[in-house]
Amino acid sequence: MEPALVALEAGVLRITLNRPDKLNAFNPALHKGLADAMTRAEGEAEVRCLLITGAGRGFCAGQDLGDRDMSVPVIDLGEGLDTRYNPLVRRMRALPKPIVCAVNGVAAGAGANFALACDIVLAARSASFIQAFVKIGLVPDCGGSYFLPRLAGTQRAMALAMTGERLSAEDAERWGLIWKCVDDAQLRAESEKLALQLASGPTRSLGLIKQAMYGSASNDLSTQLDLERDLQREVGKGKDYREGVAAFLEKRKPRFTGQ
Ligand code: LHQ
Repeated sequence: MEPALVALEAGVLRITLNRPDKLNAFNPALHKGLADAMTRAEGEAEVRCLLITGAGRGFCAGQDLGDRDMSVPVIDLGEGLDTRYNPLVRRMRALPKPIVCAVNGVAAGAGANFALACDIVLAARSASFIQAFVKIGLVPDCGGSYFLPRLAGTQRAMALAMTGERLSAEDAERWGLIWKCVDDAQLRAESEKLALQLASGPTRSLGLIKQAMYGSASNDLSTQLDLERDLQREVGKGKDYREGVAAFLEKRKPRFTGQ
């Protein structure tokens, strides 16, 4: 069984985490599948949006806890982060294309933070988010200590990390961790609709929107204004801007090519 199902259709690269009996926990094969999918997304112009979800009843339960060699005298968890998780998160954030995540069930540990690394997150009402690390004596990784305080504030981030309490999808929406919580039966249709909309959008513009939004976390206002100017200058030279304005003036829908 392929640990990550990957299929391109109508500009959307659909990635399904596919280890349902382990709630799609990360193992080296799943990491390899995701790394290969990222390489496709980076290299193929036909890919204009990514849509990530999980097979079965869970989204992702984080690191596969049965997969680690606990018999060694000194365990080095930093190595796995350096070689697998951190490059994945860096590539997701740097990808100049939107990544939609459809959280179909529980997202725990690195699985929760992998979801938060995506650009727009939808979740089924029955889904939940758990900073499970503390329950096994670890600290949040996969970007959690960066994303959570910025999305939810330090107090909520701290309590989630220290208690490992389960956060419902509804609260995750209320707290600003995710874009929308939708009824379970609607998750597939809603996330498909969003991904298709983005895949027919002005891809260059969407990529630069990511750069602007993520850049703002570490920039002051003056630096951010300069960044906006630079990005606007760049995107203004593209065909999609001309098409967008022409479509507006001609009172028709724009046909963006992503250039
Ligand atoms: C699992 C897992 C799992 C293996 C469920 N592994 N089998 C860590 C270390 C190294 C380097 C880098 O980073 C990290 C980061 C991390 O991600 S640490 C956090 C790791 N994840 C967890 O601690 C979560 C562990 N899982 C759970 O707490 C529960 O399974 C949750 C709350 C996610 C779901 O609970 P339930 O809905 O009650 O499902 P379940 O516990 O019955 O799980 C279903 C099956 O999936 C079960 O297998 P079985 O053969 O008994 O049916 C679990 O053993 C398996 N599974 N998570 N992470």
